[in-house]
Amino acid sequence: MQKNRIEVIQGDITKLKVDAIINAANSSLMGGGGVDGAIHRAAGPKLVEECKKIIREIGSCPAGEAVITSGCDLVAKYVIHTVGPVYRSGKNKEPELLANAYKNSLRIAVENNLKSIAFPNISTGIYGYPKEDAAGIAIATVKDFLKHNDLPEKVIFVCFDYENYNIYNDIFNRI
Ligand code: AR6
Repeated sequence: MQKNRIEVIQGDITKLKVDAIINAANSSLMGGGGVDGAIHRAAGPKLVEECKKIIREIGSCPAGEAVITSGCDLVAKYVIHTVGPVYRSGKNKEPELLANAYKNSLRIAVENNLKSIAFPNISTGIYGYPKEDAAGIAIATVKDFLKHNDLPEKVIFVCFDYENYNIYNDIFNRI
């Protein structure tokens, strides 16, 4: 049942027509490289203005937390910005923080009545999280959340690189 609500694709998350795409941001929410840079470029300068307003209110967005803005010039209606952990040894609560990044993004999707959302492979680029481990946490966390919630109806894992795409498909086929 939950599995029918999950899809794995390869592609560019900025092109997706979903209610919200999730951004793998940093605590400043001011943009950066990787998927964060791609989302800010595609969304246009209004996105950073919305992020600045949030930062004025909350100070910073710690690892594991998430906030929502509009999608600005994107085809997606909203962007949920979450911050994954920087991977060090794996003994600094990285698995818990990564799971929280997924859970808090999902919670915000429910609070905003969003039906379709798309995740990138959070923390597996610049933040250096081992891809297999990160994919296992991402899939298990989303599957468990969907078991207990009717929304979002659809969750898409968008893999940019084929290494992640193959890893996700292998895990997905086993569950
Ligand atoms: N669509 C989907 N996925 C993408 C795209 C795209 N257009 N571009 C890259 N990816 P990363 P992190 C994948 O480094 O590890 C930023 O500077 C990429 O292949 O974007 O969480 C932030 O500001 C990888 O699998 O995010 C933070 O400082 C995945 O997105 C820091 O990077 C995540 O890689 C966050 O690092």
